[in-house]
Amino acid sequence: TNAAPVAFDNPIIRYDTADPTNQKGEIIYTADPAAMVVDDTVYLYTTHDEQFVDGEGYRMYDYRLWTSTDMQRWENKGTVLRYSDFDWARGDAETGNAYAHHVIHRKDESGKSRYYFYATVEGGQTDGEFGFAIGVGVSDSPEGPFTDPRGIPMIRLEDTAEYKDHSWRNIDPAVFIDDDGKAYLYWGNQQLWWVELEPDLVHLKGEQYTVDATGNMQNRDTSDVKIHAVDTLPNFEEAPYVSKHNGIYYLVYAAGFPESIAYATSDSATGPWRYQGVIMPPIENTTTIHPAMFDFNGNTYLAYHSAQLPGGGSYRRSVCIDRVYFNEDGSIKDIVRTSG
Ligand code: FUB
Repeated sequence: TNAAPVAFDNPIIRYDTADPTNQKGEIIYTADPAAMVVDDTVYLYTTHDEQFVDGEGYRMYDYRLWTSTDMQRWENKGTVLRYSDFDWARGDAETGNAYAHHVIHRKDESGKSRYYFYATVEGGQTDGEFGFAIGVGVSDSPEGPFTDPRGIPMIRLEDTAEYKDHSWRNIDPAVFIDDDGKAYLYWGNQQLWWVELEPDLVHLKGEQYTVDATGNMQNRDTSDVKIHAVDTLPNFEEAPYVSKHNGIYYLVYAAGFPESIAYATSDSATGPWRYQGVIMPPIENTTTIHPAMFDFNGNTYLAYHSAQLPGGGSYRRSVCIDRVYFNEDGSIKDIVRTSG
């Protein structure tokens, strides 16, 4: 087997081609990486920016899958989910609005693998108003097809009516399954939200908790949520991602705007979180950065996005990976971007 790479030819995803060296073909813009490791394979699920012409705003219709067994060659598995796979999604040909996602694997009681695709798409409100929601699709293959077992979003804007002023509050789901089997869903924009999931992984179990960037609720009505802010998450913007390394829980997230990657640590998946600082400053040419931290073959990696392909920008981004190195106390050394 090859040694783990320490430098990367970023962006690692460049072309929408079957060539696993990904060095030729038609340029593809990808963003919002979410990594799932099963056995000897890394499954990297990305969003897909289709903003090919000059203009503002996202055009995002489908989710892509790329797999690797050595972190160097990425096999293109194509589209595995579309926003339109959710009956309630309201995106259209103009925008799509298939925002960031997370995919996890778990075996059921009979030992059969199941894959859960949590996605942010627009729609799902009974009043038909604009607002992002989080849905889930389930499959027995990492490549899909994923089907929505509920036919309704897990979380939609109108569930907390007083937040209607912020139509993209419910974005960027990330699920973490703890060692005791309990699963938690984290998400949010400008505030981190989290809730425990039922063992079926498609229903919410308990109350929803939130902590915002300043540790308080900014004068909003808090009657139906619990504040779990013992410490603060400075500049929390979006894209939470929880993982565990050497017994420590890590929450990496996009901070500020343009976004940096910051992180906090905890002794538990439910916090309280201790802010630890910024590990990657904003990247030229893109306002968003969307981190995902994961282990593979004994090493830790950080996936994120830049915008450094030809024609790149805030709405034409590209997925990158670099190594993560820890200090002895568990803190993360500043990430060294090895290219692109
Ligand atoms: O890609 C659309 C949105 O931009 C994601 O949901 C956010 O995390 C940001 O990357």
